[in-house]
Amino acid sequence: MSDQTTATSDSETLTFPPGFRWGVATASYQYEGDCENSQWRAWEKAGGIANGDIAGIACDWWRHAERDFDLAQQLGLNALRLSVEWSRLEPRSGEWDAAAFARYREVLQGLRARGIEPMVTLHHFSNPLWFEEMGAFLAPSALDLFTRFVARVVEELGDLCDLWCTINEPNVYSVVGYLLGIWPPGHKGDARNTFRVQATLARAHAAAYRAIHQRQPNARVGWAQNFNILDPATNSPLDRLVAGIQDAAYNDFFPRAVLTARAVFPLNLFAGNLSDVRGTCDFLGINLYYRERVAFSLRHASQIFGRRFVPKGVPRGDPGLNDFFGEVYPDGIRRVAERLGVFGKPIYITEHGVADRTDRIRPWVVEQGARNVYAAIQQGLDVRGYYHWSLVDNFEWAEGWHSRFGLAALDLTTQERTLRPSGQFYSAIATANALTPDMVRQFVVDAPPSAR
Ligand code: IFM
Repeated sequence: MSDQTTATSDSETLTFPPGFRWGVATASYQYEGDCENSQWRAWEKAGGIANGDIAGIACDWWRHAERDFDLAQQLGLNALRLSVEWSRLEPRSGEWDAAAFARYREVLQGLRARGIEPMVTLHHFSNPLWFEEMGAFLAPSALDLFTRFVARVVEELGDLCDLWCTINEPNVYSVVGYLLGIWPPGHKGDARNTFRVQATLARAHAAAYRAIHQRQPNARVGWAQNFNILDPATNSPLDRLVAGIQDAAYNDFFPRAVLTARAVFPLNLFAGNLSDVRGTCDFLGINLYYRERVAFSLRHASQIFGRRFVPKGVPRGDPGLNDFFGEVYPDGIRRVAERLGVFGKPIYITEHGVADRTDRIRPWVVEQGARNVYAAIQQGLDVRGYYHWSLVDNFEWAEGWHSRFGLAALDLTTQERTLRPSGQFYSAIATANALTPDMVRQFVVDAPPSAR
């Protein structure tokens, strides 16, 4: 049996604070289509995606995002997280695309006209090719170039958005691209550069924070941190030690840099001076999907002597996904929110969801997500919003179109959307600003047996 708990009682109606944000999270490369100048497009052409998939026109947002904004409005959502595509806005270094800025103005106006508040992410894994070719965040001029881009975006779009997410999942970007090597730039086992990239991203975040506030003093600026709950396999001191070290390296580097301007050993050897990073956030974004267990193992020196695994019988997404799609673990939302309470800042759950083509466990994930958010709020934590990943099936990076995260299914041939039951359920919660026992009875028919 899983030890996942229901954070609240099943027979109670959970009513959320007035104005709570119910949203969905999206990203440019995964939704817009035809991002020809991104390093991900080059990675696709080089055969880097499962089954040779390509993003293609993706969810066709560059032409028709408004179709999905209508859907979000019909679902009763009042928030949507999207990213702007650097490779479109600055296709060559220092050259800005006026038509692309105009399209993003239309997109943001379209959201506002529907009563949906945008949260704009400035970097969501995708780089312009010219930036990638110069070494991306390892290039000496990376900070200046990223800050120049951010400043330009705020000058062009700042009247339509004041809620900014600087960087999406800096730990995922650096680990998957520089340690696992399955995302661009495809470095394998490059621990030194993994941490250097993450440290540069921390400085890039801080520089972006300042550039935004200079232009928009009332802006709310944060970043979205991916948290992978890493619990020790047993209570033994060695399992706890290696789980703690892996947690510090993966989950904690960025938050600690923002809170204290320090990195723990051995990350401090690569991180350089972090003094500018301290205090640079107005909110914290939590992206939470999975849990893994960590056991001490002499055979896993490259993973700091910690062997990670997912126990049998716990809730999982679709079969056949890469190993880092771990135990689906909504309780992590409350645990991470508690952990970040020390910042005293507003919290947004900037992503939570599951790859589940048949909607087998997504209703349960939606339910448990809401319960955990509610429990965190009841504990006095300032959780202001929840953005489900994602509105419709989207291009899932190295997994391509195999994994399906949408509240609505996407037919790639016709671009037709079909709302899944979990989408109806999420809509009921957002519309009522509450989770009721009736909704649970109606929609959560097939909770994973191991989780009840
Ligand atoms: O699709 C991704 C997203 O780009 C970043 N966070 C995790 C999602 C699901 O894997």
